[in-house]
Amino acid sequence: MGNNGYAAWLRYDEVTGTELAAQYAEWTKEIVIPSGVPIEGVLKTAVMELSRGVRSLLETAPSVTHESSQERFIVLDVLGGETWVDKVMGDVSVISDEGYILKTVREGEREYIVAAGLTEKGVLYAAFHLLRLMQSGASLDQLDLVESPKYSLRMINHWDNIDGSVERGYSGRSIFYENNKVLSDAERIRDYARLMASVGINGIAINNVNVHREETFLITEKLLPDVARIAEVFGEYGIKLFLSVNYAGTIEIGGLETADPLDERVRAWWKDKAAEVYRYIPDFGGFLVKADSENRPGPFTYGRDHADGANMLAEALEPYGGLVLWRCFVYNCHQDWRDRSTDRARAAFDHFKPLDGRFKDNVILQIKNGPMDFQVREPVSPLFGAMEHTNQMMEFQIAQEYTGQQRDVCFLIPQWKEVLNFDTHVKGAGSTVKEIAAGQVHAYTHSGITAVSNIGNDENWTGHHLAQANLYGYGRLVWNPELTSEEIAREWAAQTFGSNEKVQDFSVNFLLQSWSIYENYTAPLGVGWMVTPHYHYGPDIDGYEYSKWGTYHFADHKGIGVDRTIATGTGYTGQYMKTNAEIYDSLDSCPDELLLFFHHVPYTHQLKSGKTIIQHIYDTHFAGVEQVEYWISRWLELEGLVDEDRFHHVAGRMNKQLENAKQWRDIVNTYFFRKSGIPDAQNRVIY
Ligand code: GCV
Repeated sequence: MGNNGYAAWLRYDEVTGTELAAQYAEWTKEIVIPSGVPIEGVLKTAVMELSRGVRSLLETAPSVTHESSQERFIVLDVLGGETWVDKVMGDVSVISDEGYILKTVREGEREYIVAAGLTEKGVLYAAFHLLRLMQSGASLDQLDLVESPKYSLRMINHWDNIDGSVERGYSGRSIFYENNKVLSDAERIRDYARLMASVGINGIAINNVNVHREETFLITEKLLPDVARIAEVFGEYGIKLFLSVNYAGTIEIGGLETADPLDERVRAWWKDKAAEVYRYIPDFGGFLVKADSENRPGPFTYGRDHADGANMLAEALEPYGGLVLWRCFVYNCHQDWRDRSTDRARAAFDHFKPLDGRFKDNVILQIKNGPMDFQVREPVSPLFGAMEHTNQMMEFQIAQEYTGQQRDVCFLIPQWKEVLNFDTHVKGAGSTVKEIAAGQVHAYTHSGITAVSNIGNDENWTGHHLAQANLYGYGRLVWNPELTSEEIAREWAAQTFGSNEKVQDFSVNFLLQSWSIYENYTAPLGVGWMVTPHYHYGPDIDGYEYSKWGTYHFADHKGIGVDRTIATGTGYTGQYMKTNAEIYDSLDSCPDELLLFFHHVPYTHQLKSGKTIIQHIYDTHFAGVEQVEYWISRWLELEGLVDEDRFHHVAGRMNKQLENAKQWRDIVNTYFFRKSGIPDAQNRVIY
């Protein structure tokens, strides 16, 4: 297996020579599909993937047959029919639609592992699970598990443009497009689909939510045949394709002068469009829409609201079972920085909450995890669960736009887990985001989780080898949010770097600390931003301070932070349910890490940690750099234990991270020393 990172976590390095390998070899001589079950579609993919994995792990090719001839074998089956496996398994009501069962069965002379689901997709996920076990050195002798995904929609959003660029892409160019054309090479797309299916992803939107002129044609006969080719490849892996659409399609390409959602001609155009799309792609997932956001068109132009806009598209997709994923990232991006009354954090709730109950059933509101924009630290958006009668889903960002851009390591699973575990209290204690996004708190008809992709055409997909952990971890987390960050990191490290304990321990421990390290040397205590404008990497403390984007820290010589309280601030805290509103509203109870998001305080204000704000800023920024230095030295100890290619690549990236951390440390510390005039209690170097 090459070491350029292309195989990611599906390396299947040879395991021959060990006792376990002998055990695996026994089990995998034969893959049985009960007679009467046709080996086609996603089931065929499952068989192919399992065979391929076994061939690579054990250097032997399993035979694929309808009748077993061995005493030990693996049987793949779609349950719910009349096969002998159905009879053995009995009641399968514990398995969900896309879930599966893995069970070692002993029956007289013969023993077999049942890898089965109620759907072909379930079988594919079961096959990948078996391979994961073999890659991680687990025994197959006593399997007895039932797996069900927590979320029915487990999606990825690409911000790929048809010219081949990727908005906020940090790992090369698009794998789908170049030069205003869809690429003809299906191999890379198939390899991507494999990676995604192996962690349970079942829906992918393949173009940027900012739909420019050329991408608008993706839903026309000019490009639909090409899109259909991608959909076909995805389909082999049980993944539905979605497209971002231009809300003003009727004007841009439809020959109408309006995109008014209540205009009959506009509605008819979208109905025809939907019919056309489904002619090319029968299992098309639906439309993803960014409307009235960051200068994109939307229903506001016509005096209509977002329910009108979303429902118009939903009506068109409804006959085919298609969905509208309607984004809630709607705010005023032309704010006057002098205006202290407008608060960008309030925007999504203010726009959408009053529309509760007005959206059609096949609309899902797609809400970013925080009220601002994927910062290293933000509170959870108060819109989650605030709409009882409107489907909602979560949007995370795997691409590290504000969290190191895949040059710095920032393992985001712990952050996402905090978000999912946040208790909104919308229906009393226990109304966590995790349950809301699963449609368990309110009875949503559709729900789930999506995230902005971090891949591109770099050999290793994600730029930094270690950034693959976020992609892998995202999939695993949205399958099962109860997995711990450590479990996910360990699984990933074992499959990516092999069984060496030192390497695994490095990967797990560094990954687990990396979010906190990144937070240490960047914007403090939830205040956010302070980044180079537009580019969003590296420090520029006042870069956005006097801009139109609504992202301010309000630092002066006395203090810093945004007053979002009810009594004296923007009132944002009042968007939360009472329990949370009270916690955030009070200086005493507001958690340290979010203090500057909710309050404007003097530099001498004492945190719960016992430190003043200014000393916290100095200490964390010095600590962040030291932590990066420490982890570089730990990585260097792995020379010879990790293949040379990846060893040098990671070392190079970590050195870049160190430069970035130092730049942040020195600029942040100097800025606040000059503003406040308060020296560092430890008298370290500040410029
Ligand atoms: C796709 C942020 C990013 C934009 C992105 C936008 C969005 O503002 O910087 O690049 O646009 O979010 O999520 O729509």
